[in-house]
Amino acid sequence: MVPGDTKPRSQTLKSAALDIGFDAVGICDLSGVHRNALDSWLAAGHAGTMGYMQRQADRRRSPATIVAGATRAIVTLSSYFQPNQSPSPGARVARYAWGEDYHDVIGQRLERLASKAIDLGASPEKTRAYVDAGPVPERELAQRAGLGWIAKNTMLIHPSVGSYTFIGCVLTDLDLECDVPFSTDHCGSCQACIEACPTDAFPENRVLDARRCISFLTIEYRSDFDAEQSPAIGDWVFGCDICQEVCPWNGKFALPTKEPRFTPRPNLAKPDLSTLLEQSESEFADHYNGTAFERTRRSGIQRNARAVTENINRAK
Ligand code: B12
Ligand code: SF4
Ligand code: SF4
Repeated sequence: MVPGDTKPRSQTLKSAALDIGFDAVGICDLSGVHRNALDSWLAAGHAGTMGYMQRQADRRRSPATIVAGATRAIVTLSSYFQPNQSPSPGARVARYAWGEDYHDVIGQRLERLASKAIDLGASPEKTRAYVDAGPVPERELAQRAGLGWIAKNTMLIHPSVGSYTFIGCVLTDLDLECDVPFSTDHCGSCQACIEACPTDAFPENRVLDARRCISFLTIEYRSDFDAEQSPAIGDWVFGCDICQEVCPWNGKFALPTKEPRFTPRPNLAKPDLSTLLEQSESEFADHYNGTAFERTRRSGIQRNARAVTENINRAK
């Protein structure tokens, strides 16, 4: 902790975050999360084969234990929304994966923000950047930092940015002023996402059973598909955006990305199924190293492409 006036320091950091390219930024403390929601989700088996969710549970419940000595999260949102372009029917890829790997793009932005915090007096050993990595409960920290509400589809929605965003955090020991948590729920009586999910993956509002979710099946699930899973993915080769596409907040307010590195690459936004099925290991590496496809590797993408091909042929 660096004593002093926290308000100007927090403002300086937030201005720096916007200059770096983040679309929104807020600050919160690292007190415990809604542990009942996490515990009952894990106990119900909704994490499926994501063993890391079980292994990281203790630290996810208590964010202050993630980086020893850290007391604040600087939480950022970065839009990846491309107006006028939708996933390509017949071989759909979720929007978040159309450009350069967000771990690299957002990770580099966060490193610059962490350096700024260190310039202002944060300890380098107690200041660390995270984007979709480690046990950081990113959505809940974003809600607490005033950046939006956790919606019925479980996404964090910012009222003037939408939900096509990456959340990135810098945990730090720098003494900063916290924002007011976002306390209103703007879903109201809407149920569009719950009704549109093709696999009925929401057993209740704000609870996602990952085992049924196309995003989980096509990205996180490592084995061959069984007779129920294979038709369930429809024409999604990687990820799924349906519960975000139907959301009126994205229809009205999704903020176009300003990030040139998220410019859609044709072989991601509009992939060709036979090319995916036929490519060698080295061709896959040439085309997809440095993109989100690396997580699933060639074997996972080809498993998905085989299932999509079968689903399309069956529908003819
Ligand atoms: C595991 C995971 C998945 C799993 C499970 C998703 C899920 N809904 O839990 C799968 C593989 C299915 C998945 C899919 C996707 N994911 Co994902 N995923 C994660 C990860 C690693 C952990 C999420 C988690 O903790 N789940 C466990 C459940 C219990 O947590 P939760 O639903 O968030 O609930 C917490 C809070 O909501 C809170 N809570 C519950 N009720 C209430 C009520 C109130 C009032 C409050 C304040 C809090 C609260 O309690 C819980 C504990 O903190 C995060 C990154 C991270 N480190 O956090 C990314 C993350 C959530 N994913 C992300 C993205 C982009 C996606 C996809 C859109 C990708 C795609 N297009 O295919 C889909 C969206 C599907 C969906 N509707 O959620 C983004 C979401 C950004 C955003 N704006 O919300 C994240 C934050 C990664 C990032 N850094 O940007 N994902
Ligand atoms: S990402 Fe797709 S499958 Fe998963 S919950 Fe949303 S609509 Fe359902
Ligand atoms: S579709 Fe409706 S219920 Fe679902 S997240 Fe958006 S506003 Fe909330």
